[in-house]
Amino acid sequence: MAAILMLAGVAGVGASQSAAAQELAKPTGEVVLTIDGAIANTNVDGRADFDMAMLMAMPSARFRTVTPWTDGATEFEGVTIKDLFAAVGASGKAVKASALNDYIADVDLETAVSSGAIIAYRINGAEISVRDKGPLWIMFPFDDKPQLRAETIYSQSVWQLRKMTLLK
Ligand SMILES: Nc1nc2c(c(=O)[nH]1)N[C@H]1C(S)=C(S)[C@@H](COP(=O)(O)O)O[C@H]1N2
Ligand SMILES: [Mo]
Repeated sequence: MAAILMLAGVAGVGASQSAAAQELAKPTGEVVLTIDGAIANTNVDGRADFDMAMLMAMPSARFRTVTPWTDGATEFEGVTIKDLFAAVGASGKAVKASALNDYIADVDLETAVSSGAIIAYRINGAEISVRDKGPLWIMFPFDDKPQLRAETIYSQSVWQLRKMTLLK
């Protein structure tokens, strides 16, 4: 059941985007995020590279939440994993996320898409320095959905995110 939900969710996302035949722009600044694996839209050598301007040009989402890593209610802003995966035409069933510090986590695709999780690039309106767990941080709306407050989801809240690989 879970696998079917994942496929349905992500295939649907990919299909709506490919109808618009979106070409991915090429990064001109420093590449901060690479998405590879089972994706239809690439911009260099079979992968999708993003600089910060490309991520910020996409529709943004924001929410306020308490987290185990920040003080008090904190506002996170970024691009939803749903929108980002639509943009690259993701069709995988699972995703491996890796960080600048070589931390690697398997992110549950269905939960990431359906919960409204984002790749955050701003905290309380300011860009996130690497020493503050930036520049990109997978963040879940824990306050909106208390069931997300579980160790399995905390472990998927990858800070210093650098790469996501879609697995078939
Ligand atoms: N980049 C990166 N993100 C990470 C981790 C990490 O070591 N590096 N640890 C994960 C795990 S397993 C959990 S439970 C939480 C750990 O947060 P804590 O170290 O503040 O308890 O962040 C997650 N995100
Ligand atoms: Mo953890």
